Amino acid sequence: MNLKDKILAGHRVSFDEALSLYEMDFFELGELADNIRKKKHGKKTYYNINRHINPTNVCADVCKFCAYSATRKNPNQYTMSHEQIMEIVKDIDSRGAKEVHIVSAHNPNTGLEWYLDIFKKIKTAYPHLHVKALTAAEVDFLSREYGKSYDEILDLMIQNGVDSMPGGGAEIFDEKVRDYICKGKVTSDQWFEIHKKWHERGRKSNVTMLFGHVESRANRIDHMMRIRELQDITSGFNCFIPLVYQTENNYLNIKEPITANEILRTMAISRIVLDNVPNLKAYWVTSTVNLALVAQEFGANDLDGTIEKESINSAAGAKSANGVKLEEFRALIKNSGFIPVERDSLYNEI
Ligand code: V47
Repeated sequence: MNLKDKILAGHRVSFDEALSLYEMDFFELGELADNIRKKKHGKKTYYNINRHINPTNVCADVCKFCAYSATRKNPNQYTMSHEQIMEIVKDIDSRGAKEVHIVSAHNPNTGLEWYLDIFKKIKTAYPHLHVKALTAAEVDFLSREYGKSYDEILDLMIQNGVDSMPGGGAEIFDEKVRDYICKGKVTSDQWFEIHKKWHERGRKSNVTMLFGHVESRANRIDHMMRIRELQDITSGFNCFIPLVYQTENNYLNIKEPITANEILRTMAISRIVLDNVPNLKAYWVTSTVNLALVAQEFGANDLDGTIEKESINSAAGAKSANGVKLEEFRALIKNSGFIPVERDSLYNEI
């Protein structure tokens, strides 16, 4: 059976086969991914009404790709008070948000309680809001900083009201590339260990991949293969999110941004390789809204949400600082031939 027929028949692809898909005709590859998308989700494109909050940019780590953390390139340090965060949550709740997505830098000055108490405060005041918070990189940082095991931190998260974990901190799992772009932060094995433990607690999480910098196509396929392997064991990942590297204000110094063609190919290949991950998110923040809409025809079935405010990717050049209006978002999905469907954070339709 040739590779195309194998994929159409729903068989799993190997590493070498996945890599060879980069050489396939662009539209043929898109059609293969679209075929899988249609079988899983038809013409539906999911979104949710969410708000990102990034409470502090003071960071003990030094990732070369990051423009968000306070460094020489970004001298404006900030740390929000819980009162400030609760003001934001009050406002978004009054306007119908269903999820709050909280991700911080690794701030060694706040104490563990500052990180955890905010979840309890949100959950107590707004029990209906889904709290998606703390990447595996933050879990690892808190564990090291406060001498607690991963199990202890994960249990504290649950006790304090965290519902699910975002997919950040995955970057690229290949150890050599990881060492170059973010030495000293959570290792790939630790990242998977944390998510495995989280899944074993009956909880869901997402998984990202930062691409379009120094990594090779083989590194991307390796990244996907490692995800597929854990997902076979836990089924805990809701969604795969390829994050397009933003070039501004950071120390990686990549002159040539990745092309739209390469982004869409990578999306399509991830839809084919990750046969056990239900959703593929075209994160418009890093891909631009226009390309995210096209990605719907290359396997993507989720466009994240309205976001409202976002600080990590916009610091590096993404045009996402102020989110997108709900009605406009729905119209864009409709006008591109898909059906906008609001979902909750666990992918139940609303
Ligand atoms: O882990 C940092 C990335 C991530 C840059 O789980 C950059 O639903 C591009 O993980 N260019 C945080 N990306 C964001 C994240 C996320 C976003 C949306 C949804 C979900 C989810 C998770 O942002 C970091 C890092 O990989 N990032 N710098 C940059 N220059």
